[in-house]
Amino acid sequence: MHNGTSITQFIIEEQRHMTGATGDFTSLLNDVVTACKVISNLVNHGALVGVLGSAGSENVQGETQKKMDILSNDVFLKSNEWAGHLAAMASEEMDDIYPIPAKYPRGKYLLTFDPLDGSSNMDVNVSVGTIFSILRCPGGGAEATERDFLQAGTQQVAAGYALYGPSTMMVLTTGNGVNGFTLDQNIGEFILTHPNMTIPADTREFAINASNMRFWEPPIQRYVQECLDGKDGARDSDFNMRWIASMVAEVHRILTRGGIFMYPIDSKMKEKGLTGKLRLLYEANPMSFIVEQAGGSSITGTERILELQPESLHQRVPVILGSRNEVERVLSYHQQG
Ligand code: AHM
Ligand code: MG
Repeated sequence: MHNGTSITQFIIEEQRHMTGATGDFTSLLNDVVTACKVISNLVNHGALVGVLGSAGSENVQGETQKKMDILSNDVFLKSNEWAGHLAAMASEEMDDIYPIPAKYPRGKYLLTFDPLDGSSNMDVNVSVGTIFSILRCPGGGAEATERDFLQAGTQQVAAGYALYGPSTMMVLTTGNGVNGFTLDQNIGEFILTHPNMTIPADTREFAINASNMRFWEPPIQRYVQECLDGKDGARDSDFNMRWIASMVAEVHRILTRGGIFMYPIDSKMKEKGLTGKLRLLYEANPMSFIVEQAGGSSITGTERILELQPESLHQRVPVILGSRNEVERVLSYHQQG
């Protein structure tokens, strides 16, 4: 039995410190938590409930959708549409925004999410996750438009992720530090297990898909080469490398023991007219908010991600985040050209 603080209790107690809070936000977060529990249950049962494999369709970005991409997107919509807290939702898996159906009351918040990030890992039974972000809807929210979602990451009210790994965890920030909760499957509650998560400023561990090495720009080439040179090179220190291809698992490792994660822009993307791999609204902004709240940094290479003015719903950006001193080093390599 666990006598710890449940996520519901934690959110309610946090809300008590906010002046003018109505309970709407607490209730919205609870619905998001419920959606993640449902997805966790589906992910855990995997092949037993027939959710592995491709759905045979593509999303707006031309990526093949997995069955679980579509199922978990549906779970998020159904869990969050009815309670009256949201004006609209936007998802990596939907072409357009999803205004709250007319049969339900509309609220003052917007929700963006990647319902199952790293879903290519589902079929091989490696960790996947859900990423979400909550924004205020400009103008109160009666009729939300795509433009309402195009807010800089600094405007986020809350962001979090659920990690479906050996245990299911929820990591959350409301702009007041970062806290981690572990799902106790027996009682169906997330319990506070990782209070005040912080990222060490220094690290000797980096994460990048090195198969793209020949396409990288010179600053990334230089940074990674210096890591690989280890004790014999400019850094005078040996580095370790990881690549899970699941951003949630990658960020969680960094929140736990430090590290730097990079999905930079490269010449192959540029040739295809792409501006990065990861999506600003569903992946880069929420993760950058969490990382900064834990004392880390997050940049595109040259700019702070949270200050970018989004131009479109599905905009992609380069992402370099994690331990502050390493991210700053990568920034300085970009500034030196
Ligand atoms: P997805 O949202 O389609 O799952 O893609 C995002 C994922 C990230 O979780 C991960 O960091 C990256 O794609 C892995 O990319 P790659 O397969 O190029 O290594
Ligand atoms: Mg994703």
